Amino acid sequence: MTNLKIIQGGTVVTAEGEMRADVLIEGEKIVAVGTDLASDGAEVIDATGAYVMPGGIDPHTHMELPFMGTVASEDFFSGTSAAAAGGTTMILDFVIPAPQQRLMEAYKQWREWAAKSAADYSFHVAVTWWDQSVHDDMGTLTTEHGVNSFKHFMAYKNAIMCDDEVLVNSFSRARDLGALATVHAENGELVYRLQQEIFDKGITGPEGHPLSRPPEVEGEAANRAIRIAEVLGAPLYLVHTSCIDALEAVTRARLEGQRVFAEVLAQHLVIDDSHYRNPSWEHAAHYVMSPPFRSKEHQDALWRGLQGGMLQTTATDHCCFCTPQKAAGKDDFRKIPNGTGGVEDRMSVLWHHGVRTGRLTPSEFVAVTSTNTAKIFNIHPRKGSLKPGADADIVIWDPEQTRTISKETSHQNVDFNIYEGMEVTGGAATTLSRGTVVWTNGELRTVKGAGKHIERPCFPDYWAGQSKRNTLAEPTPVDRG
Ligand code: URQ
Ligand code: ZN
Ligand code: ZN
Repeated sequence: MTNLKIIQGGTVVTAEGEMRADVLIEGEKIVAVGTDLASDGAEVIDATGAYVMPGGIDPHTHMELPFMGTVASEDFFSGTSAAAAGGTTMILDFVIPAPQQRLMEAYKQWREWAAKSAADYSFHVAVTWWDQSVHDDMGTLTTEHGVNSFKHFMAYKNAIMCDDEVLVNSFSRARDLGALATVHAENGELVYRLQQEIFDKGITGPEGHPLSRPPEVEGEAANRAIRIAEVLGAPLYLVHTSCIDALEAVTRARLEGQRVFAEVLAQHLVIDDSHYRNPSWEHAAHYVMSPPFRSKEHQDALWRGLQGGMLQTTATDHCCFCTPQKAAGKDDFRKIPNGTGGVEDRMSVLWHHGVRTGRLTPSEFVAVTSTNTAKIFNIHPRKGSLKPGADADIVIWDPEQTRTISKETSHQNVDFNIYEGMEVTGGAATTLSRGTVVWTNGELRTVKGAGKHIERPCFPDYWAGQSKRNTLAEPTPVDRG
């Protein structure tokens, strides 16, 4: 065996449980997990006192996204490097075609941008308009490019917003392809009207942003998307579930047996809406993202949703805009580019506020930061596991590593950190991407272009069938003789 590494002395933690074991790696793959492994000639990586876990998977990022007249400041190399520093070894990013742009053309563009990635990546493709070419390109993307998820923005009117006609057409097509429809659930028409009303009242600062996107606006869209998916028998995934109103819609559907999955952002679990009233315009503007940060009762409910299994995945929606970019909305909050960072801090924030508080066990932490995403998007056990044959995407996790999160020590390419000053315990001591150490002892060793595009196969037929409404028996015509 060549290029052998053995991670020795640690406690292996997977979504299934934890045990004292070593991990043997050959090349890019895990070959064995256990004790007393034959490891002659292997490079030893000491994990004594640490946890050995599947690398984090972030199902929601936007590296170098062109959006609201500018381009997100984090690119695929710096973003995947920052992710590795935080223990995340794969991102799922988004191809977002302009309306009337062929999906295949946009997909090729994003593949070019992502080629610089330092770790593995995959793409959801957004459906932002509809005609026969969109229908056809969705087929090509699933059969030839390993895309098994299609995103729909119900917000962002006059830009990338989908109306119900697009949702119905696209959800149906995704269902028939064995692909997963995902949604950004905010009612874009209501947002547009509330933005106008608030601006006309003379509220032009960032404090206007959350006022134009109250929880009801997210709850309506979440419920509408869920009901459309239910009637069509299409599985559904809600991104960045941020409030009680949306969580209630998800919970009702799941308790009815509908195949609905939901994601929560690490930042929505621990940051509240008080930042929007900060005296500093710049500070407040850095928290402008959609859905907005909410008041504390929503965070408590989201934690309960995560603990109770109604929310299955955690993400960051990493979409960075520096202060000069945010300043585009200096006199009009509607023009502040929406987005915040966090790809480097997700795992530490969730360990500190989740595991150290007793909300999550270490195994549940692995499930919500890695394994559940791998299962939902059909790349498990290659990703999100430590099974022999899996890619050696591994994080050696130091549960006692304490740091204070700061822009100064962050590896993200943005001039602000939404967690600034937050002290967290628990962090990545060493991160491996397909068997190569990319982060250790506080030093990044990422290589531009070392990341691979990961194809995600569609789901078998039975998968969508479970979404059908039980009451929709096969309809038959009345025989009127
Ligand atoms: O809506 C999204 O997910 C993208 C455009 C990032 N921006 C944001 O505010 N969430
Ligand atoms: Zn979104
Ligand atoms: Zn997003």
